[in-house]
Amino acid sequence: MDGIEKEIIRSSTIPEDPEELLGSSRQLQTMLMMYSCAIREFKTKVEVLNDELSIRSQRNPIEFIKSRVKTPLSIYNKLKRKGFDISLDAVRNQLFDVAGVRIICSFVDDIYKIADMIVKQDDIEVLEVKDYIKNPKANGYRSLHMICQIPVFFSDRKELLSVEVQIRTIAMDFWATLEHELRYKKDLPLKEEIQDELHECAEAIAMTDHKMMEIRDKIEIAQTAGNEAK
Ligand code: 0O2
Repeated sequence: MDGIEKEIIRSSTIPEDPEELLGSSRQLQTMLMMYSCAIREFKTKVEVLNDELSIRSQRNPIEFIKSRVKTPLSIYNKLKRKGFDISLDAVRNQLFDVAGVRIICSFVDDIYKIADMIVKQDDIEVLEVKDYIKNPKANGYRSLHMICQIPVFFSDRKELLSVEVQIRTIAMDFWATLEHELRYKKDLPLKEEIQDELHECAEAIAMTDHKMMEIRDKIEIAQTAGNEAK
């Protein structure tokens, strides 16, 4: 064990050089491993819900699921930005998005069905919900965010770990992904004209999402009528 590693383990403090974080801190590595297990547990639960709902409604409410564990550099930057201690305790107690799961649904009402089912799981505690669909952000961003706490069982202990869950439609994800890319690539404050254009796109996408639900309902009604006529 080299000097830096001993120091990190002794003080439980992330070193100033973020590049060294993962390689030098076994405790940080362990913590990130635990968050990646939390993601796996959470994804399995959501996949089970998707399978159950798909039998009931004859279609998959979830298109796909993405997940990520925050990188040490991103953890470090967020701790700095928020003015928290640069320590593993602060990662654990102050950051709730080290583990992130993004659930991409077909339709807007699927988002709420999945969210309701998550809330009803008795081993998941929902710590916070932010509904950016009912209350979109000023730039037009839409998504349902939940901070969930999930138990993960290791060989000698149970850990309660938080997972940030973002649930959105394919259309909302399309907008958020491109907006994220454009915003970060430019790394500049966006001009008002560009902000307005992005906002317009978000509104058009929201209208399309609702139109697609209406079309789905019409098709389902027509199918039911067709089946009854047989
Ligand atoms: P990344 O790279 O996706 O992880 P906080 O989490 O405390 O910093 P806040 O505002 O309390 O910030 O959290 P909020 O609003 O729940 O948003 C957290 C995450 O939602 C972001 O994570 C993004 O993934 C997504 N998000 C929020 N607002 C926007 C937006 O306007 N556009 C896009 N494209 N995504 C958004 P990170 O850490 O910023 O990024």
